Amino acid sequence: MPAIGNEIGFATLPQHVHRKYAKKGFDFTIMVVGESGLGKSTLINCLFLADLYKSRKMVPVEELVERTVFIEKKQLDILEKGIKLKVTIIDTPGYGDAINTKNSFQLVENYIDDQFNQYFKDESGLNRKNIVDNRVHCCLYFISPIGRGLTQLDVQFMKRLHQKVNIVPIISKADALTPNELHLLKKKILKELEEHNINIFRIPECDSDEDEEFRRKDREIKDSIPFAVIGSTIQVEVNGRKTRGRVYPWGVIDIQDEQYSDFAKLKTFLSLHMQDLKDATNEVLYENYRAMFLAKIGNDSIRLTTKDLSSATPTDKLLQLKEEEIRRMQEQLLQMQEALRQSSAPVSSAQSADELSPQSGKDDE
Ligand SMILES: Nc1nc2c(ncn2[C@@H]2O[C@H](COP(=O)(O)OP(=O)(O)OP(=O)(O)O)[C@@H](O)[C@H]2O)c(=O)[nH]1
Ligand SMILES: [Mg+2]
Repeated sequence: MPAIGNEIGFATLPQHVHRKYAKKGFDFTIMVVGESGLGKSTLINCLFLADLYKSRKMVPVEELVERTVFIEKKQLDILEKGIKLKVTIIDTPGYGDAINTKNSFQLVENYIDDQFNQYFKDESGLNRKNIVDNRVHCCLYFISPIGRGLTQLDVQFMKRLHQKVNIVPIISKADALTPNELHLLKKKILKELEEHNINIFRIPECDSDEDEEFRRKDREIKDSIPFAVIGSTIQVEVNGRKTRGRVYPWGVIDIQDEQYSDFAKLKTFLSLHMQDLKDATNEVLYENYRAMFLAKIGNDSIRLTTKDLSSATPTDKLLQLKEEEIRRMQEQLLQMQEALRQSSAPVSSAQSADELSPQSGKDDE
């Protein structure tokens, strides 16, 4: 049984996955989103944050995880079996009432866009080798166990964000349902996601050289989605072992017990597929964003060129012409950078990951 909370289980990974990250180190950004009170902060606390709360001495349990009121960003450095893992955790306020729903949507979307923007600027700048990748690689989206599938809010939100971030659906508070109810709810959610054309993160097929154990684990994980988890901020003792758990009048549940909770599977999913989540962010979601951004710049400049200048004052005319010139120059610069990017791509992909310096390979990972 590993130490609780601050370990995500690299030690249990197959050797080849472990080796891949051993030299380079690894950074990863994860976000939690969903209605207020569904247990987002609690789950984050279970996955990563136990020791971030150490400084809060003798706080009552209920204060360990308070209601989130704004976007909270925390960074955690984990050293596990020789691998340096830097996790950035983005905890968002849940949408609890109709008034703040729109604000919460906007807040989260703006955050994701801002990270894309920053990355785009950095990529277009001179210091391309040292870009820090703060893009959100994974969004755990929380769904209520007591509804009858997805709410309108869930659908609206996921539709708005599925092309910007990898969505991983989570049914929270799985202790509220029987195994059969959970099974039916999972099926219903998957059906509804399909009906609404919402793209959730798809785990790629295993490589042909993966061993049987890896394939089995991967299959199990795929079949568990949406992950139905139980979270807790308290430690309990189960069969003489200390673990995180929930205490009920009829007994105690260990949140890692796979009979009741997919928490352990979620952890394995994260450790096995962090790189896939990063790849999908870089190669699909960010590329979409970039293409749209470049198209927008192009359209703006056409609109400006065709604008009627006859009614403008001389100063306005001069200003508009100058703006047009600046835009044209920006466009040229972007085209040059794009050409440079394409011409350098085969060289960087030919380099092995180990040859790259820890900061240089952000967009090649
Ligand atoms: N029964 C049950 N309760 C849970 C579980 N996880 C969290 N809770 C409880 O649910 C309440 C809300 O949890 P939070 O983690 O604060 O919820 P949140 O989604 O972060 O809420 P906001 O910050 O308001 O968006 C707390 O009282 C938790 O103890 C669970 O798996 N089962
Ligand atoms: Mg919270």
